[in-house]
Amino acid sequence: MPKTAFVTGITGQDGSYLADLLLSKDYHVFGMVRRSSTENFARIEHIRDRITLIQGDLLDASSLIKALERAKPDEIYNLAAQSFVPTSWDQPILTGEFTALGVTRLLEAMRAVCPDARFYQASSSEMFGKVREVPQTETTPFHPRSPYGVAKAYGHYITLNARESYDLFAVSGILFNHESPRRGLEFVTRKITRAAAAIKLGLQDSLELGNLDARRDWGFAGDYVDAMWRMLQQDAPQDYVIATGSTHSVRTLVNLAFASVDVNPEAHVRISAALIRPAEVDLLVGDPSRAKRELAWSPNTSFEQLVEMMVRADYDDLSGTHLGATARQTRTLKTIKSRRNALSAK
Ligand code: NAP
Ligand code: G4F
Repeated sequence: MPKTAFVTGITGQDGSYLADLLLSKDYHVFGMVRRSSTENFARIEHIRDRITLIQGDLLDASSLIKALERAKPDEIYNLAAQSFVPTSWDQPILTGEFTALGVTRLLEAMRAVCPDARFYQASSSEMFGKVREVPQTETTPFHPRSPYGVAKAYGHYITLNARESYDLFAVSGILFNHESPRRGLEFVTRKITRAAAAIKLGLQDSLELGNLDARRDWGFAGDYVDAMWRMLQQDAPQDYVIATGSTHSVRTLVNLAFASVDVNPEAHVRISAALIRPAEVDLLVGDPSRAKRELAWSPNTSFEQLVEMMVRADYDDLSGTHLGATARQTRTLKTIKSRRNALSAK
């Protein structure tokens, strides 16, 4: 009998990779999407006819109850969140509503509608913040450094509390940074790989960045969604750190990405004080030993392979080799502008 999964955040990077994985395992996939005046389905366009989308919002508890009543899931993956750290200083209350209280709303809906389902919460290495030990493990204390990190710590503990209070199968994956060609353009990896490709193609001249000394444990999103699924297949609920165990600076990432297209970064990269954060997470590196031991999970993609994959995808997208969604939008806008100019010249 095929299983049914309910995924919040299905339009995001991880949601789209997780949906790909679940479909490959013959799941019936329900994805929750927010109502928007323009559709935002680029990352799930290729599987649009194989999944069922239900409108709902983490802010609206009644929509979560109705969505779960309709989907009747065996597994719930809560990937939806306000996930961009700098925005969390500008919109701390909204971030708390989505990223923290949204978890409680979904857990309460699960308790009311399908208490026997299994629940995955997308916890984050941002909770470690000003790190208390290196590398970070499942038992390292939290010291978050942004409203986002604080909200994630709430989501983490409310999930643990639901497990301990109501005996729910509710677990958190503490995932370190994971990236892909589907990563949002504002995150540092994608900002850099896209700029390297655009500069190589003569479409952009410079790249403004913030703190080049920050270090992250970067992995590939496609590998990490497999760990989420494995966590829900265990006999007993348990939280896991998911990481590569290696750390690199933003500066190293810049050098690698630019070298892959044979461009000198020093001629193009500028530091902007506006991109320095009010409080920084200087160093993240995770210890995935528990996941290796108990989930038989390990990352398949190296940092070098990841950067190469992302630069290549951005280069192909921008050069039109495999015309991607972002390039198509840019070209459509250019066509509209040139038609408008031609009309006003008449
Ligand atoms: P993402 O690309 O930013 O996707 C976020 C998703 O959440 C989008 O589908 C978005 O929908 C949805 N969403 C936001 N607010 C919502 C709301 N109020 N109601 C319903 N849906 C809402 O994030 P990601 O990189 O895939 O990350 C997935 C999850 O893992 C997030 O919770 C993130 O915080 C967490 N995480 C990510 C990483 C990482 O390195 N990627 C590491 C650790 C933890 P729209 O398309 O409508 O905006
Ligand atoms: O790519 P980032 O914006 O990711 P960050 O803040 O580590 O958060 C991501 O990973 C978390 C897991 O640890 C997730 F929970 C979260 O949802 C998100 O996916 O920034 C990485 C580093 C930071 O130290 C930042 O200061 O890059 C530095 N950085 C330097 N210049 C920059 C820039 N970050 C961005 N976004 N843009 C810059 O121009």
